[in-house]
Amino acid sequence: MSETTPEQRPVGIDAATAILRQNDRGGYTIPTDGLYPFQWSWDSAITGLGWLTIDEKRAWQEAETMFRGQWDNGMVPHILFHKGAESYFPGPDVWGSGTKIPSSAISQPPVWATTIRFMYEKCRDQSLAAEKLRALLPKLMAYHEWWYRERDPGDTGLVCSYHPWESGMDNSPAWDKPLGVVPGVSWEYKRRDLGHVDPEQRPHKPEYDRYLYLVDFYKDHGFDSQYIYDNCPYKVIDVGIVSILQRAGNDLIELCCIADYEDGVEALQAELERTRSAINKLWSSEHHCFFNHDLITGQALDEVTSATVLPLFGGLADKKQAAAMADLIGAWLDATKVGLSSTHPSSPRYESQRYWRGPVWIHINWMIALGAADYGYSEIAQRLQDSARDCVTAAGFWEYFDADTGGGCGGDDFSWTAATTLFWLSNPA
Ligand code: 9WN
Repeated sequence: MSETTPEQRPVGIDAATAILRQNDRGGYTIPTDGLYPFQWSWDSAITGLGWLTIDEKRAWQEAETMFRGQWDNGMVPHILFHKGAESYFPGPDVWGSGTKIPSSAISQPPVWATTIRFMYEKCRDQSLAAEKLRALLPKLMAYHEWWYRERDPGDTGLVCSYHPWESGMDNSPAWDKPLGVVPGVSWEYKRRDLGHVDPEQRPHKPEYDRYLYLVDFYKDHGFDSQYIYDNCPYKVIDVGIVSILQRAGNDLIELCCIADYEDGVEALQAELERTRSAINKLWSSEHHCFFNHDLITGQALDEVTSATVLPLFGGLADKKQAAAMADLIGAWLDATKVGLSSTHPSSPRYESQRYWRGPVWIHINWMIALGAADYGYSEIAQRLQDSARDCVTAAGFWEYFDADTGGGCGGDDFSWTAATTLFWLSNPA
């Protein structure tokens, strides 16, 4: 995309480009070799933004491949198992979806309409963009309809989530209480993640036992939405999902206007309005953020995590709430060495290296920066971007980063870190 010579290019562009090419499996990009050998939904959406800076056709293909795995009811699964691979557990046999492209049976933070809007607006080949957008719009609309229909049948305005994996922030301490009451499986299994990554950076066994119980639960009940809604032992309102769905919904409406597409727009507007009215129930004036919520116990999950400030990204905060969250983020950034940690460092459950219990994820910092900038907090947005850039420059393209040291953690040569570098870090805030 850029016309600079290699010597003039911002640090990391060539390396980030090489990572996307190396993780390309022909039409879809794996997050990293070995640890995650399939197509993950929100990874893929973010990765598409990186492809856009290198190869526009390839960027659109990333979305097309993902939506080929969309279920008949509109759900976009969190993993598509295009090909077999022994290096990941649980694989397609454990999920047992029975779909044409084998998949998991839950979704992931629905960031697709947002990334597709960026792709449409930044694509230099506008006739390609218009053609691809037209084909994707009904699928995006069906996906958003699925969230509201299946995950908020009572029209509360706040969709629910059935699995920590669905949040994309799997091991967040916010899920400790609701996951703690889920039984664990008693069957034996062999985890593959521990063969790729230091166990200090991954979830413990009791959590895995419970993750798998939930996977069995969906399968044993024939993926029956109503049954699962009524009986799933884990049911939370995830502020991250709600906020990402809200921004994506607004982006989808904008895309529909551009393409003169009317089907479902009015109903979607009503859903967005419902969420805007309902979100205040989650606000904590004491902690200056929006708390996740356990729908089984009816209690707030009072843990300050990066998800709890994502309503900035979703445009869901009022001015006073946004100001309070900007103050919170400013002080939070002062308290860690790099970036915005996934869990606030003052939490007794904070661990700087363990999965979603402290480390920094660059794409989450991007979302929070976008939200902060939307509300006029450009200094916060700039700090998030500078800190993310320093992190990647010093350590490389890791899955996530130790919030206390900036050291790389998890999988290396990671697609979303490379893509965020191409799309965000190599540009001004
Ligand atoms: C389970 C692929 C995915 C990310 C998630 C991240 C992690 C999987 C795992 O990896 O989850 O989906 O096995 O740990 O938590 O956000 O999409 O990068």
